[in-house]
Amino acid sequence: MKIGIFGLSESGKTTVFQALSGLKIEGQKATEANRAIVKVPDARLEKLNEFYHPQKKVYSTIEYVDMNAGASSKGSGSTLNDQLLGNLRTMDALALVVRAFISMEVAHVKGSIDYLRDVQSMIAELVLSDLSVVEKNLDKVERSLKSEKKQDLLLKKQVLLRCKECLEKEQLLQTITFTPGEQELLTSYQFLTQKPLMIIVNTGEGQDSDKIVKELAPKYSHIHNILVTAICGKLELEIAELPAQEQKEFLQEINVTEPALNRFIAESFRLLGLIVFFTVGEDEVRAWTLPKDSKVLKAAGTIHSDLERGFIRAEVFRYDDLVAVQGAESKLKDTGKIRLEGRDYIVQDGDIITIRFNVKKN
Ligand SMILES: Nc1nc2c(ncn2[C@@H]2O[C@H](COP(=O)(O)OP(=O)(O)OP(=O)(O)O)[C@@H](O)[C@H]2O)c(=O)[nH]1
Ligand SMILES: [Mg+2]
Repeated sequence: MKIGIFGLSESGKTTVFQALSGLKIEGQKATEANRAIVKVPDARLEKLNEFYHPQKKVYSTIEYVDMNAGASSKGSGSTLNDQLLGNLRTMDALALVVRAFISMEVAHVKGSIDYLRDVQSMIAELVLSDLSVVEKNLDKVERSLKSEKKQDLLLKKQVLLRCKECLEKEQLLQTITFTPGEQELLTSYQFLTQKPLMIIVNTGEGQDSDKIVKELAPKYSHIHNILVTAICGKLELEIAELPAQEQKEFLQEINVTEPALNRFIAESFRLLGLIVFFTVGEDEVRAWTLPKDSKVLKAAGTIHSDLERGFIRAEVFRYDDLVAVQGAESKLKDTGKIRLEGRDYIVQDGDIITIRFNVKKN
């Protein structure tokens, strides 16, 4: 899962990225993106580690990509250039950083601080970019239709016209529901306004983050795949850079049980519609991610393609049930809490799964 971070110049993208990843970025190159693979903190994995004492515990991960100063193509830093937009198209989800923090040292590219304006203008750029992709492809389809009236071309034209109408009203494509067949025609265009979007308001110390989120969220959260959140990037970066013990003490002092980053990562998960299932054993306990409502056959394939190919059945029990018996798996057997499931079973968040499989060797 890749999340692309973008926004106006000097809105705090790299600060947020560094806070998230703990990576130190020095002297960035304007054209390069910073990439970090971040472990998803999960208290359940820690608990499983205590129960099984495996040699390894493996977290699930999310990749964050800091798109960097690519925004400043025209020298103004206030528009997104084609290369950046192209990179964003390859991401699974987008994270837009907008500045709310006040600082005399850092000038705002637009001359004043107005995060609502910045959100609107950045989203408008995504809409325009998608519109230009739609128009280009409509031209192509119409040219092809002159030589042959194929059914699938006619359908494509219809769907693209619907996209055009939506984008011309400055609405995001994620507000349209497409049939699976229609969606298939659109997937290769990698539309930006179909991707899950996280709006991250970068607040300064002393600013009321909750108030800002409450102000912005109603404008966007009615759209299914948009999530509004606020983070004090600079403070979070300072916290992330503290040694572990000091970090704990500091958080206790300000009465917080975990860094905002953990919440942020959990929100990324929710936005992406991901769930976690576990595999356990003496060698390793491991957290795996899966899109919500996936079948167990897909879970098997996530672990290894052999497990999918040779799938026989899955043994499944709940994390909560295991905790209730303090990790004594044998007790679950006695009480019938270990279920045998077929390939169509829908995996639930927190399932612990063992795949029984058989692959014929040639
Ligand atoms: N006071 C204050 N300064 C901040 C905050 N967040 C970022 N900054 C400062 O703003 C400047 C720009 O931050 P960056 O994180 O580099 O911003 P960016 O969006 O990555 O910038 P470009 O990559 O150049 O587009 C830096 O000097 C940061 O230290 C904040 O919350 N408060
Ligand atoms: Mg940067």
